[in-house]
Amino acid sequence: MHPSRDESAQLYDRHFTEMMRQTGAALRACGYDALLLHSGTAPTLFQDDQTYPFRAQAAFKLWVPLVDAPDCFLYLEPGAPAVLVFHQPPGFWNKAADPPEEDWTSHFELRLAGDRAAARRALPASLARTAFIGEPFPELSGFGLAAINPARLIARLHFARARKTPWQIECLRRGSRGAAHAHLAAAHAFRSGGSEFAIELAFLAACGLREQELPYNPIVALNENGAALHYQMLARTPPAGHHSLLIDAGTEFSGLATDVTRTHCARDPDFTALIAAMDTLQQRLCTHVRPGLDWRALHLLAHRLIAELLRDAGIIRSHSEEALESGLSTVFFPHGVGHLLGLQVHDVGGTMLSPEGGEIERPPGHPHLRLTRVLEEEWVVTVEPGIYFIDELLAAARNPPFGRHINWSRVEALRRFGGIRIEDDLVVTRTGHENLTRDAFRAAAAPALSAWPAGRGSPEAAIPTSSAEELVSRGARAASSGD
Ligand SMILES: [Mn+2]
Repeated sequence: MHPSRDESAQLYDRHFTEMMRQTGAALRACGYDALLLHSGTAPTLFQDDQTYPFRAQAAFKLWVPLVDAPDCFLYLEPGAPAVLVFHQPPGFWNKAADPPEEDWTSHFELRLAGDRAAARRALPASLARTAFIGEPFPELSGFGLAAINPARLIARLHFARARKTPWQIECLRRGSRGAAHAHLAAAHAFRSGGSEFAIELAFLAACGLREQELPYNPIVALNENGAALHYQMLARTPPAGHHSLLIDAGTEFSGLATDVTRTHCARDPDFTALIAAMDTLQQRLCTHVRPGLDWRALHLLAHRLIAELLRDAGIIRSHSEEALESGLSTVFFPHGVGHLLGLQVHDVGGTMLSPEGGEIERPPGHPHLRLTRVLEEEWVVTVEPGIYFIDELLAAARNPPFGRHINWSRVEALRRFGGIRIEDDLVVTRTGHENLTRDAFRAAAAPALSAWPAGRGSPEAAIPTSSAEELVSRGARAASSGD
């Protein structure tokens, strides 16, 4: 149909067709004929004429890589032309955005609207069999819609979002390259003695994005600040000494989020060795990622391996299984081993049982795990084990039953480093996975300051397996051969 279209446009063509097929099936199952999506608005501050940064909502970004255009509508009816109502407000205070002209626009009838009344007129006269998804706004009650944010339809669409199309995966590949490049720049700013703020500026400059265009506010934590899991302070002055940097920062490409964490050490050989051990552990976890893997098993395996690492490093005195059973490993690793990634950094549907809803329970004692489903081909997940020295959790652990299993002088010596997290983004392939993050770091120029040892990160490399890992592997193989 479009012989001259380049590869990326062809990927988008297939993406559009597949989204229309999926959406059509979901609409039929819920008794609607069409879907109306709104990109969203930038909310106004209280008693002010300023707005918060605009972020396009995910259900809208699923269809079009249009992330900076508030108040746009998509009308999607299987078998009928798709309509994009593009908001172009009149007035001389702002420069109105130009209507998009990229290849993807050929799938839509483009209509311009200066306000919501005009937008309504640009839509079909009757919306009596159309469901709306988006943040409701006052004029919406006059649109004559069948339903606003119907839960059953949203559940079906969320469940399906785990699987990415080849176009989305290509966007993530490109986003990953930007993230790797920006992480190298941030590491350089750390080695140069920069403040948290300066390190973030280096990251932004290198990936060419403003903060509101990132999928989440970066976590840039020097020294003990790495122990705050979602640290957001961005100190403007450098600390007295640079011990460590934990940076969790991702890019967005055409609406798809990457989520990448690296930990660096200034010079301490002990903590450097601990980072290297965590890197090996993370790569070992990655080798298990393939269709059929029960994510809960990977999470529990992460706890066993982390308990082994803590014991080998002289931080705890318990055996691996004992530390997992008692909950001791959660003192040092309190979050989940990873999550679905896509249009949102913590993508939706991670614990859904079926397209109709329902919930796959988290393992008891692990309330923060965001993914409990069994992996399928073309899903995208993060793998992000970590250990932290968190005052609040350590204070509670001084009491029985944990107190005597922790080497407190060792903990005291390591507290100034905050913590370690290593996070990559992986696409599940038919036989295993593609590690978008490691591939991107390898492709980026590898400067001398690189903290990523050459040769690491190859899933094909011979990595010793323990009996616990063997169990996870076998489970995954059995499940994947079952379908
Ligand atoms: Mn993450």
